[in-house]
Amino acid sequence: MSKVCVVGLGYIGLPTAAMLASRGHEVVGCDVNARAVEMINSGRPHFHEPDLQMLLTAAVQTGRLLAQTAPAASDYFILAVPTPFKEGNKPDLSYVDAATDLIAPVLKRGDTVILESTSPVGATQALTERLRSARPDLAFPHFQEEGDVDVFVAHCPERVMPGQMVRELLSNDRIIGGMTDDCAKSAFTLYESFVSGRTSLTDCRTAEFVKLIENSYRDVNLAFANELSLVCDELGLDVWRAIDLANRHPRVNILQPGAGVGGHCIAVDPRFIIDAAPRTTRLIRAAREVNDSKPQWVSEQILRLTSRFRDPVVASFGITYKPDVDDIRESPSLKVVQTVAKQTGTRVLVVDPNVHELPTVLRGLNNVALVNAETARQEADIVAFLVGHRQFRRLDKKLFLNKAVVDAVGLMA
Ligand code: SAJ
Repeated sequence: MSKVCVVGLGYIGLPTAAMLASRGHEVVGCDVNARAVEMINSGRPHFHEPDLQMLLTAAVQTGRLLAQTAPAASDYFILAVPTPFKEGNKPDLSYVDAATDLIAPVLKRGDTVILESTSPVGATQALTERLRSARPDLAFPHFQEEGDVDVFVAHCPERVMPGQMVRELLSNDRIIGGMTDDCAKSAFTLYESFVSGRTSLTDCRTAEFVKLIENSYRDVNLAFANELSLVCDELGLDVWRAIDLANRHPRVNILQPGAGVGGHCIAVDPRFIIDAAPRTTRLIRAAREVNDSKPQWVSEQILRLTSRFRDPVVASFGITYKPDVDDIRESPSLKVVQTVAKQTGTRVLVVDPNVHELPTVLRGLNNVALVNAETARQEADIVAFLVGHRQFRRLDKKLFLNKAVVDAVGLMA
């Protein structure tokens, strides 16, 4: 068993740290968020994810996982920090840089550094260069140049789906891209201790690109579904029925349209490819535009209905970025609520079984309130279904027959 330091105890880092601890590794989790560190050490995750509570309780009780705000000397370092984008689709690698600077002083001969954050092509090489400058006393690898090094560096992009992370951490296939073959092999030794899926080894640039194309593939397919929903609206057709029928073809598998594409991955990662090859990426860029414009289109559908009422009340069912999670990052439904509430001053009642307080961006708006489903149904003139949470799928459609409905996710279909 090894000593592992996981830097960044968020949606990816915390389940990974707890999973490694459950496999007998001695894990130190490191995060700048002191409140998260405190919660984790008392066995409570700072966000909801199925099965994580159980995994974390065991990890903390056995003493194999300790969270702290500073890194600790280890054999493996996993960096799982955010990689957002800046103006003009540019990747913002400041969190990766900060994590790299944090671990540099505690690195020693024989260690392996693994970047799990989704990153633009070249990020692992840049990270290695940063370590080389910080620690001239250690030998770091050069891309695809085999030879003796003190510290191995690899990229193993995370692939887990929020809502089923614990299961997917174990069962998903993984890609490990090394600065050199030896780097990939060294990282593999750690992943084979808990991954039951197949792990493929490659170079770090390929691994970076593979992760980006996985999420871009999904973004393009989501854009196709979202575009179909606009076309069906224009033609007066039922998009849910049309997709359902088309999907009965053996080689057609269209995704479901929604209020837009959110989350911290699919709405972000394709931009790293666009930034790297701006003239070539016409399709990926168009998909981003289609998906990015969908919340505005849904907002307009609602706004059009508000003009039918003198003092309308809008109920928004769902505010998270997708069904059955509590994550509101880049949430399209949240954007819809913001737009409707700000543009009209209309009262907006938000219902979300996974959210227990209004997000900061809505707290300043005194026409928005978080209520339960029954209150919203009784008081609303217009009902907008924006997220297909499990609880909403069980709602009796007949209860909404006397409402004006905007159904962005096919709950009433
Ligand atoms: N969505 C739809 N219709 C669908 C499916 C999804 O509108 O039929 C929407 C969701 O509501 C959400 C967005 O798309 O707003 C993205 O959700 P998702 O479930 O497709 O994906 P994420 O962002 O939760 O997780 C993705 C996954 N990537 C792929 O499936 C290729 C996951 O495996 C990655 O680990 C994750 O990104 C990541 O962190 O990169």
